[in-house]
Amino acid sequence: MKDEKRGRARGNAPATGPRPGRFITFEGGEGAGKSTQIARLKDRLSAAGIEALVTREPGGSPTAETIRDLLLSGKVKPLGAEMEAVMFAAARADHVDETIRPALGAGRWVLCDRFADSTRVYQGEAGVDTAFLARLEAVAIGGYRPDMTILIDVSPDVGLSRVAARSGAAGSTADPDRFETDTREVHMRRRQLFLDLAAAEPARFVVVDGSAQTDTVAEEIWQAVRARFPVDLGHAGPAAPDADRDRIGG
Ligand code: T5A
Repeated sequence: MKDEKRGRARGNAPATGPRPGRFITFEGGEGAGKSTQIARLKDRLSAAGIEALVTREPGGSPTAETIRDLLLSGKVKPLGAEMEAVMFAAARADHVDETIRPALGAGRWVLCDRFADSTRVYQGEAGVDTAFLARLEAVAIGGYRPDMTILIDVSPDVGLSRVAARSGAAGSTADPDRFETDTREVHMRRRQLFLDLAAAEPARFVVVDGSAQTDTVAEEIWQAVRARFPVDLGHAGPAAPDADRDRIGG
């Protein structure tokens, strides 16, 4: 039944009907600031009259959140990187079916914290065959490719120190997840792979320097989004004032 639904529904958004929503994904290494900047962009869009749906991967639907718990706990690490890739793809397929496709079909904007590029980078770096990953991606996402991908680039030293500071903050119960505990060299290779993806698809990607202050990064992203979607946002008026906000979410 699910497969029938997928087979019928997958493909590019229809040319007729309500104006299709915009699908923006955020990518980058651990602690790059993706969650922080998604919250900032959501606020900017809201001030422009667009109520965006915020979602994340792995996760974003009840079944995918269950798979997330398995993946990030490390419980399925013994299955190997290839089978982890299969599980990320299964979570993504459900996320697309249950959350992303309905929202875009209703004309909503979707802001997604990680998507298929994370599999290309993380599971690709772990040695999973590129052609196998491409087949998994095609099955999982169908035609639901991002309209825009914002790569927040920071050195692993910066990103991991932020994650460590957050874990060490008073009241925090967060332990490092299965992927945060990889070696510095692995994080360095992932950073380069993200940059390679961005260089290969300049029409989709925007790369921003995530080591800058939160407000600076937010402004750069907002200007990039406005430039990418001038019909939707070109007459949105001045940017929402947010200088007095240190951070939202994260
Ligand atoms: N994964 C995921 C795969 O292997 N394959 C896949 O296909 C997918 C989808 C997900 C893990 O799964 C892997 C990748 C990941 O390892 P997660 O918990 O969702 O795990 O991990 P992340 O997405 O990396 O989430 P993080 O919270 O670690 O990073 P963010 O969202 O990039 O960072 P954020 O915004 O939470 O900020 C981190 C800290 O830095 C501060 C924030 O306040 C926060 O404390 N901060 C800044 N500080 C100074 N200056 C700035 N500009 C700052 N921006 C944020």
